[in-house]
Amino acid sequence: MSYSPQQIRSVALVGHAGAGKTTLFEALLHAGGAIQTAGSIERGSTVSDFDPQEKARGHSIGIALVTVDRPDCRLQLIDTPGYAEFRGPTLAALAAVETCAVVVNAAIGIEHGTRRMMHYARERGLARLLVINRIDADGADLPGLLAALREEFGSECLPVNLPADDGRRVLDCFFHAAGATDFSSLAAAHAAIVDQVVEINEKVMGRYLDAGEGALSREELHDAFEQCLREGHLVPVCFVSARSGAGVRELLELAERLLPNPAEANPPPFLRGAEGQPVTALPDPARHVIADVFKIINDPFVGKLAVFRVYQGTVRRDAQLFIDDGKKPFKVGHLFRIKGKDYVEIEHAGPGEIAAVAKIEEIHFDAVLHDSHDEDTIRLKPLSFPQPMVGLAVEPAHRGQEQKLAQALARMAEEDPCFRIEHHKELNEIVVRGLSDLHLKLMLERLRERYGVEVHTHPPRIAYRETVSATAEGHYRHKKQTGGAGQFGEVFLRVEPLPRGAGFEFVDAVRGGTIPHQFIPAVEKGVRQVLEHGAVAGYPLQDVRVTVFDGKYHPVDSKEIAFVSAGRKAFLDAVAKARPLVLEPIVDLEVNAPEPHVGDVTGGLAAKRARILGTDTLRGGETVIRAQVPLAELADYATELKSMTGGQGRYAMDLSHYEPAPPPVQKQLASAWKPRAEDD
Ligand SMILES: Nc1nc2c(ncn2[C@@H]2O[C@H](COP(=O)(O)OP(=O)(O)O)[C@@H](O)[C@H]2O)c(=O)[nH]1
Ligand SMILES: [Mg+2]
Repeated sequence: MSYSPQQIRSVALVGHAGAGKTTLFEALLHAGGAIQTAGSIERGSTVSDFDPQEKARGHSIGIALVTVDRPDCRLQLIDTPGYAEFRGPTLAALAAVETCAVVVNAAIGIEHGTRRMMHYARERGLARLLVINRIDADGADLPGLLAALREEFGSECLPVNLPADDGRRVLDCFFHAAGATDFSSLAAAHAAIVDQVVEINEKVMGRYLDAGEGALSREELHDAFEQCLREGHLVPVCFVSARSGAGVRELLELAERLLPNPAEANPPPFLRGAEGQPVTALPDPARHVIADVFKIINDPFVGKLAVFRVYQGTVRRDAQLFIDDGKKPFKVGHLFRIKGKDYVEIEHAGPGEIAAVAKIEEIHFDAVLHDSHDEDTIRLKPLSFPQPMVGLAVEPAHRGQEQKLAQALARMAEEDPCFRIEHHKELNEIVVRGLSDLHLKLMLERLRERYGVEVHTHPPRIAYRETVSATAEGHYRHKKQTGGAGQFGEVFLRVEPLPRGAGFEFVDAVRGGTIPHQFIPAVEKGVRQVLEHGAVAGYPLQDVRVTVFDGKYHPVDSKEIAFVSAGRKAFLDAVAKARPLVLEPIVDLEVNAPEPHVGDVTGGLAAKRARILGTDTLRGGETVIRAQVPLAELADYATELKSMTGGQGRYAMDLSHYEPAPPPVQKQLASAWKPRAEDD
């Protein structure tokens, strides 16, 4: 079956955990004929939650995709996890759809996840649909919930259908004006939504006011409806019970008749070139290909899969496509459509369609695939994601698994934009960062179950540095006589402090060949060993100039190794006299918090040796507090900020510079250090 772009609808089911998204996804597949029987969360038999971790926990962790093919329309549905920790893949998937269906649990009402997803969908310019689920539940106050939604998200939230027969079915109120419903009147609901829709277009509005609804053609009404969705002038509300099936078929019909096709949505924000000129992708199958990779899946059987949404042109099997900069083409060997955990091979994917290519290592999340040399630097405007702030240092529990660990973590980071890996070479430490403790816990569980790598964890170490604060000279004479040939080398050098951030300079000022030219690199090598491993507390040394100015050699016994050793020890000797210091990292911190919490936040920061740089008030009553803070003081800041602001604060940080650590910290770090045993 082949569908034109006008026949495609792409919808993401989003909202708070437990709202019933996965159950609704299942019910929609069943009603649309994509599966024979609907599975359930309780039995662990849904199409969406197929992963062993999801089955064990009874909730979604990753996103799931399925296509429902109807006679006149192809519906691409994406189920997403509700928990905030898994928001990375959810927000990434929003790039692939025209409509965000925010599912609300009628038994509970508006939740944090409802608010966040309404916000993100609006920010992305997506059409929004509110789906009130669990209308079968006893004691659900549906009129009250509808009023609360309109209060919170605006009077543009208007029902397109209403429950009837005690929630056993729903009646359309956009196309119909009469019928008996459980609450409100169908006629009033009909009038309200038609009034709202015609209001968007002056011409349509004029004719509606003059001659009434009958004067408007179906097309006119439809076009006005699409414009309303694009401009956020209408948020349709519909009612369902994913469990009983009430309203599910109606939701499918609604998708087919009223939700936007790719040509009716706001255009995706593609940018071209360094200046970021907007590019309009047109859903025309005959044009050049522009597609956006919104998900990477590392499948144990198929390998790396890049899932993309086509915005323009047609991707065909065996075609050549470029990634991002148009330099390296790859061949589309196999093209797949995704069906839950299964992949179905297809020949082509046109505008609006979601498809995947396998085993192309170079493709990354957010890559733009295209087939035109001129569109060399086309990209999607970067999407905003929450910052992963909670960190854990990890090391393999079994020796020899270092490489396996690094590879597995890299794979996992590809799949989740909010899971990051930092390699701290100098600390010989790998730090994983995620959105919460639970997020990291699940990722490490996956690491064990999927990749067979077990890890030990501990809080990440702080990347301190060392430096000197005075000029001093050092000397060492390396002499060894062991039986046959001896070792001899002698070095005099000077260390001087350099400005912060200057790094390292090595100067050869030896005159008269007291150290022959060929041994100077050996001296530098010895000095660099100390730079790497530290001289007072085991951290890398920086911002020093080392000048070698004199030495001695022996025509027979002088060897490279002798000068490496002499260089190292002369340098250690000089550093010890040059008033060494431990430096600590200072970060630029930005905290966003609602106005009433600003005092607590700044007070809390003041107790952390912070320098407050300023505060800015944003629209919407939020304040940004900018400060410079020693990183060591922020070890548990996520938890602290959460409790201080009732979960409404967030922060981001970036390394600013290094400064001397307070004397007690200097002392403690130096006394905790055990220098490595020397080899000579
Ligand atoms: N009574 C009732 N229960 C539902 C309905 N939809 C989902 N549930 C139950 O609510 C729980 C959470 O559902 P799930 O689909 O996993 O929610 P999700 O986190 O939004 O994906 C499960 O136990 C479902 O069986 C519904 O329409 N009515
Ligand atoms: Mg779910």
